[in-house]
Amino acid sequence: MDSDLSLDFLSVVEQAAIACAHTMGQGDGHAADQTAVETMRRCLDGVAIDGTIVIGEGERDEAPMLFIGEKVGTGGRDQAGLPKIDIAVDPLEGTNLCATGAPNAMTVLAASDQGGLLHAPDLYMEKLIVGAPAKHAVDLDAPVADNLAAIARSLNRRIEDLVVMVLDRPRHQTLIADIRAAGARIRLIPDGDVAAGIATAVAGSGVHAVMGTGGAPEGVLTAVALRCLQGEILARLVVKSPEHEERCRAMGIDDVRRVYRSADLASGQSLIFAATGVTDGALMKGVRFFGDGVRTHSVVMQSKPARIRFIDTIHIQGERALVRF
Ligand code: VTB
Repeated sequence: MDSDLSLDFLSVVEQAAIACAHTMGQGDGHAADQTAVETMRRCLDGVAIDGTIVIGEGERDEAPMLFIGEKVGTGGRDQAGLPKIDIAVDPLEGTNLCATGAPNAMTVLAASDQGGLLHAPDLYMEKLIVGAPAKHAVDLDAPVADNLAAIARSLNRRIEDLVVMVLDRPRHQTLIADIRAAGARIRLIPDGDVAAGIATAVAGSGVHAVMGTGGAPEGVLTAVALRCLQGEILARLVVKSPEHEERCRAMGIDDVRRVYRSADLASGQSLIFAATGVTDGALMKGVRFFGDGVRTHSVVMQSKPARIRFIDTIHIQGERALVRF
């Protein structure tokens, strides 16, 4: 995949973020998401790819746009010779965060050469996410205290110095108790484990691990970012019923108990991850409107060559826009 596509994908996530940022704090997550989806869909159609959505808003019959299998890009209009690209989107990661104006809502798109992203069903996924230093030291099935000790060792600090991000859900009661008992610090988050996962792989973010159960599609998106950042996600689908198993098989997954690593969830040779902050977050500022213009803050990562770019864009929309540092 041509890494020049990074800039096209950047524009897609920027435009989606600007569109849904207008809805921030309106209390309507559905409307916020809808706006992001429509904008992303429209912008993707201008990108010169023969793209296929592999992770999106749902199955064809439940999502009118950005559904799994949908063709996107100018290749959808039968242009020959365009690169075949698989696309995973979370048009608005953290709809409730946007609806309430809470931190860490963002628009997200990940892309790979064809076949390079796991077609994850919309189930839960157990996750253990760490940055590069701890990537070979942790084990999804090890006791929480052992993993924390291993992470602390690899970061050359004490367990008491670590910060673990956990989605604030009743299902995490035991996990939270175990982390507390081991002595680590916790940041409970209302939503958004993609942003949290990325933060673990960025030194200085103040986040050393993410533990717990979140969405499987979000796990694949996180894996793309972690491939670029050299971090690691260990993950396993939460399959609790024959119906869940059936959904896995329909997506081509036979071993439903498999423990995945980043390179299994995002196996592509060439990967791109793009996200724009909608509300202020750990790594990106949210969208700011200033009358004749808009300012967005994004991250664009690519695996080949490995490049991480933080991009601060001023979108001038009028003749009197005042550009400042
Ligand atoms: C998870 C998490 C996401 O929503 O999917 C969560 O991965 C939904 O969890 O980052 P619940 O079903 O427990 O509410 C997010 O937090 C936001 O999309």
